[in-house]
Amino acid sequence: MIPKSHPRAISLHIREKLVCGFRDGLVVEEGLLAHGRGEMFDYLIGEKTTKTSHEAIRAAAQALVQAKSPVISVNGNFAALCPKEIVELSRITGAKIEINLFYASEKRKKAIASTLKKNGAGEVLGIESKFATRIPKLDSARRIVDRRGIFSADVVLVPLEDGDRTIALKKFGKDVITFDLNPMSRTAQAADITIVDNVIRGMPILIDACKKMSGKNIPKKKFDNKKNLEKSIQAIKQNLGRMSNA
Ligand code: PTJ
Repeated sequence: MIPKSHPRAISLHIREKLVCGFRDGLVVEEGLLAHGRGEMFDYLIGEKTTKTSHEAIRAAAQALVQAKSPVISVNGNFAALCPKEIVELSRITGAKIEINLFYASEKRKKAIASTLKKNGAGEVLGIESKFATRIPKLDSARRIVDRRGIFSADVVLVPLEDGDRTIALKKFGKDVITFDLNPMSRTAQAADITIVDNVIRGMPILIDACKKMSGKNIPKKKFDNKKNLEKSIQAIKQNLGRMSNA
């Protein structure tokens, strides 16, 4: 339906993934709105992986490959946009996959798990109530986590967050990596490593970086998330400046 020649074809195709995810019961209505919020920031960063985001991806890859118990936290939007990439990243880094939803529902968890399994996932955590436990200092449904997963992880990848959980995970001693197109969001500001990029573009780059780093004992470089975020905000400012001078 979307002509290849359409100037916004890529963006429209990404939107279709979300709409299909919604129809298949993976994505919640609010997830469609969250995607629109992301699209707006993607436009502002120039719809490309910036040099600054590449730096964050390198730091994230190193944290993931060097982690003892990494976990990839999956919500509805992430599952609809990147099911294959989630499985691939888990395979390369040994990270567990855990479903953790803000708008929690058993039906949606099952639909997400089934999509991940269709894409090659082995075990998917966050589904069996006998392993459920709580993250302290968090009131949303996201406080319920899997004892074998997020609860005992050292590094957690939490893309497309809504903010409260990143702060709670930090207080609970976890290293948090996130993908967030909005460099000013609470999640972006609270995480240890924020990749200001669309998960659609950033995940394959993150996978590649993990492949290159795995098995190598590369000394850890200090990563300054605040500085990296400032550079992303500067990039937005420059883009706006360029547009307003045109
Ligand atoms: O599936 P659930 O129930 O866990 O719900 C998930 C949503 C996404 C609905 C929930 O976490 C939510 O409401 O999120 P927010 O508060 O809208 O935050 C989502 C953040 O992700 C915003 O800062 C968006 O800019 C950003 N974002 C949206 N789409 C993308 C994105 N970041 C990277 N890649 C995207 N494709």
